[in-house]
Amino acid sequence: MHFDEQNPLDIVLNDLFEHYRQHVSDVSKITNSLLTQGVISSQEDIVNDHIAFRTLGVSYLGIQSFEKIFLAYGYRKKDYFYFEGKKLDAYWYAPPAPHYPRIFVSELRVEDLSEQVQVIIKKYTDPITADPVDALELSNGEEVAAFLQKPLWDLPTSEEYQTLLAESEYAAWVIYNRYYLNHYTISIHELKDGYNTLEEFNAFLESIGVKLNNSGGKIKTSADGLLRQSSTVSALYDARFSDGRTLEIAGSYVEFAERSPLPQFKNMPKKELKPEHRRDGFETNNADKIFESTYTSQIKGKQ
Ligand code: OOG
Ligand code: NI
Repeated sequence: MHFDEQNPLDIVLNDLFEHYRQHVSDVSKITNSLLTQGVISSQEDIVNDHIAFRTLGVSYLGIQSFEKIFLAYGYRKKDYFYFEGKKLDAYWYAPPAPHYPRIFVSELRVEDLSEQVQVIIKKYTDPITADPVDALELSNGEEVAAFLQKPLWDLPTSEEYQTLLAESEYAAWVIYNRYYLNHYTISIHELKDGYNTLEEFNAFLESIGVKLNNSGGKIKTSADGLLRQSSTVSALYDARFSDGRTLEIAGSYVEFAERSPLPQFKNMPKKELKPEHRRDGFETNNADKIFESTYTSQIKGKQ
């Protein structure tokens, strides 16, 4: 992606990606293998389909706060998604220009969780008595980038973390990882022949030792068959808690999306196909399984 250092959105996206790349070893592992195999000639050749964030549905936070940043940069709010079992709401946002990624933002329905878990979450979020995004100068990309890496609440104890984890893996993830980039997504259909179907790409990933999320099968397919997605499982990293204990917890992951041409464009020659000719948006049943890329059951499970 072309990077304009004057543009706040470019600054924010670039900073998010740099932190993510430093923490998620599969990002460079995949890029370097694609370079070695001659599939791409730099990271910029990878088209980023979308990025994702997780938030807590409590006063002054959640989607209504977080989205203000990207709405200010010209993103447009699109479809709503509800995940009953996981107790989540989500929206996706369309980018201001086609070379920017879509954004998927989810939110934990905190009020739907047990009293015990709500007490823990609110212990950390109650000190927040105003929307922190309202205090930002959104035209200042460096300020927003710093905000997205900065803790909004104190570190929990390891025991509190484990209580959250037992009831909601999502709650545990977001209490520790906050607004870190949850994943970026390689557009598979943009790659060269031999790598541009998910079957071929997943075979490549497994050949370099990348472990895939197999919840609902390794390839998740939308009802119309036109959006297919796979993802890695997050690596564990050592996280220190406020009681001084260290636990191995889930970080972020990498996703892969293959968007097929819409029925009316299915006979269009491949070199003429533009992003607007392909399936857009997201799919609840795919997303439901992709969330599990940070779940202990996927990280520790067999392939
Ligand atoms: C987001 C999971 C959903 C997609 O592309 O449907 C998703 C998350 O894990 O926070 O990324
Ligand atoms: Ni995704």
